[in-house]
Amino acid sequence: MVRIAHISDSHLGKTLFQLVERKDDVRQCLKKAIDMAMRKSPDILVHTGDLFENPLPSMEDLTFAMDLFKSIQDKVEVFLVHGNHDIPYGYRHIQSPISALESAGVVKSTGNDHYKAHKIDIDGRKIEVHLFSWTRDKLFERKLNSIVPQTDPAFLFAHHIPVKKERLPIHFNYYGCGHAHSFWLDEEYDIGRPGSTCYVNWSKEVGGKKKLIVVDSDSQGNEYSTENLNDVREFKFPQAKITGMGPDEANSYLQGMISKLSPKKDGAIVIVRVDGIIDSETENGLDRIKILQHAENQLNSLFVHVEPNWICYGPREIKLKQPLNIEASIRDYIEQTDEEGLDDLLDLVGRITGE
Ligand SMILES: [Mn+2]
Repeated sequence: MVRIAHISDSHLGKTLFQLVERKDDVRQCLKKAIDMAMRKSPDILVHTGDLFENPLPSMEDLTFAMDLFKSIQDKVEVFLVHGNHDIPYGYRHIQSPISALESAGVVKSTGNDHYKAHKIDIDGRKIEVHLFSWTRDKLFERKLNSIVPQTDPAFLFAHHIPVKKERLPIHFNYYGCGHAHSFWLDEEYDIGRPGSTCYVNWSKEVGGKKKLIVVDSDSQGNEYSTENLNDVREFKFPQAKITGMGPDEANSYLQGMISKLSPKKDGAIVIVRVDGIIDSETENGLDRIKILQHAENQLNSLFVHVEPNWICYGPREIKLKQPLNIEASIRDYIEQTDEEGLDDLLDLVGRITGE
């Protein structure tokens, strides 16, 4: 039996809302994922790309990755592929920070090409690990259809698999990929995606899960087990609906909703997604600063964000009872908009019309 631990998309260097605290969070999320993987005593550990957010990572992130993979190199075979974020300027260059890790001998990857097959020995048994770094879909497909592994089991890992699962060759025992940041596993087709090790683009990842995938593979087939990978930072994503509310009602509703959140830890990131249909009076009357201050006082959070997803239907229609009567129309307007200065306006109209 061969045991594989599969993780992906760590995006070292990625921040959210320019919060510097996230840089360390992201490193700790990767460390946590690797610690969790190592507790399963895998034969192979695979990271399917986007290890870095940027092809020119900070020295701190590069050193962190180097030390982390070095610390496990005697215990497990580590394979890495280059994701689209690791590679500079699209497809033509394959030099990336992952090349540095490979040159240092702490991981195995695809060298200076987009594809490489590795043959390794596990408990006296030869197995093949086929790796695809980020490349054009056509190149991937052509290559995929031309390779035939010589061992059973054999495994294929790519940052992205741009081929329908029904059209994948059957001679690989497991297909592992990354790229999208939420967990997905199809046990019938033996294809899995763990999701990212941390929150990278929160709006695309709300509701999805991130996991470690463990595959036990032998000639009988695969057995899968998974473990949740939670971000080291607590995230709260409350959703508010303010359809039809006036400004006061919306403000107190949002504050009330925030008061009811109870983060387990200090320093949470709270993202309040507000939707619904409102008019421009409510939109203009939403006191975001007050809502944010209220949240920060109540929650001891690191950061609170109010995401405006509402639809605004412009100003409310004003009904004029006697459209040809200027004074009556001014009264209707003031009454329906709650604006001030009725006497001044009437006075002004009086002076203009000479009445
Ligand atoms: Mn990614």
